[in-house]
Amino acid sequence: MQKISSSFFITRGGGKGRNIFKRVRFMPLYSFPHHKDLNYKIEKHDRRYFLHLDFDAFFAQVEQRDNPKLRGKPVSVGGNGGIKGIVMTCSYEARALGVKTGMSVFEAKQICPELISLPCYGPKYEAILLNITEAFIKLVPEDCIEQYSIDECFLELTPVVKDYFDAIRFALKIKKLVKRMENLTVSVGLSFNKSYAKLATKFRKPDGLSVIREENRPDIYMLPAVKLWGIGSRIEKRLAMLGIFTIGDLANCNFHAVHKEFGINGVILRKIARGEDTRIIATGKQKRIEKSFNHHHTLTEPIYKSEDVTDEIRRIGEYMCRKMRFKNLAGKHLFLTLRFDDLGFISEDIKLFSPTNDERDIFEAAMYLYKRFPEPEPFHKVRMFGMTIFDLHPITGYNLDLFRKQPILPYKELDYLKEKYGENIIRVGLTRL
Ligand code: TTP
Ligand code: MG
Ligand code: MG
Repeated sequence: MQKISSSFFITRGGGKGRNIFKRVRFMPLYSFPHHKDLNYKIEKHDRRYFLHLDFDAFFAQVEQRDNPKLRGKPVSVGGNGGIKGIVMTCSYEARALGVKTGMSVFEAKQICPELISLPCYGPKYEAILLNITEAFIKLVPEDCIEQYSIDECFLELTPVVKDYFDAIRFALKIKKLVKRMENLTVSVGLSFNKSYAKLATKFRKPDGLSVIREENRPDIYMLPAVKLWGIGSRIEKRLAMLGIFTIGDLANCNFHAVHKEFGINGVILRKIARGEDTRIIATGKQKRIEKSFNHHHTLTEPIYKSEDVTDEIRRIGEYMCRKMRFKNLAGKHLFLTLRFDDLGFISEDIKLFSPTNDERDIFEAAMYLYKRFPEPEPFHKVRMFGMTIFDLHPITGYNLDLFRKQPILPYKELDYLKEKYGENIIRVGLTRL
């Protein structure tokens, strides 16, 4: 089973014992299908069954579940609980009143003054899908389960069902299981390939179940192309220039035209539109190894004091290391970038002696780089911190530095605690350099 933590959360203080979590990533790294993922060996006439599952108004639904007073009310999650920040998601009640994901909380409150805005509590949401995918192992083989994002997963049902009726029964069973385990509703889509299953999920929300069969192709072909997985508004515009507006237009378009415009990606999109997405469930084995990790963080208030800057560098290093550890990788080449409030930015890099995912090494290296930068001052404050780690190596046993002087820390346990109780529950003590 592929498990991803699509979203790591960094705490952003919050004061008075509250943790405000800033979500740093919410889409998997490879959201666009890679041509190598398409399995050309699978014959078109081999019918397969895929189920896609997506929680309804996920973060908001979890908050409503945990606090009965919020049920039936317009609730949004994201921001600091006040008017600052962005709406990450909102309950269906809030959607009916015009609130949308991506709006500022301030704007949302103007549209809907009764909106209850809550801060995001990342680790709680993250644990939910991990819990239920664990339970799915009893129902389908482990390599038929793929967690796709924080609230979505795919199940391949081919080995456990014999026809669509069977598959629908199975889907209902899954919905019930999720309700019983987590007391949350999901919408599911069932189809003969992954893209169509994901498309189907959106047809009926919340608490829906939708099926796309081979014979439904003509209806699917009438839908706008942008509904298809992998097509966003930018690709939509480029398709429109080629006269392609619907999924059908894309499916029947000239192969060379899309190839000329988008290269191999155009060919993939056309195949997906035609319902010829032959991707299989991505398990750990098929997953390509990431070449680099990067994270940038822009502050709302620029800073200049040495201890604040150091702390920010440390936090970003902690996050990068946790991410590397989660993927069982260690990196050797580090870039540190700072952007100042005059919008000028500066970047330096360093190659480390051996691959590491220990935050003490990364912090030390980052501080070494930081010392080469002009020192921030009250009239030259830092607005953005960025870190990129290249040259990633899979960890196979102890290929990390055996001659390290520092003791090896129980990072597995530390990461577990952080995931369960939040980033601030425990931090490695670092020497300020
Ligand atoms: P989605 O599944 O896209 O949205 P949703 O579950 O809130 O609503 P829907 O019923 O339409 O599926 O995203 C899952 C969670 O990811 C969502 O609850 C909040 C978070 N998220 C962000 O943090 N930023 C975003 O831009 C989006 C789209 C989601
Ligand atoms: Mg959702
Ligand atoms: Mg989703």
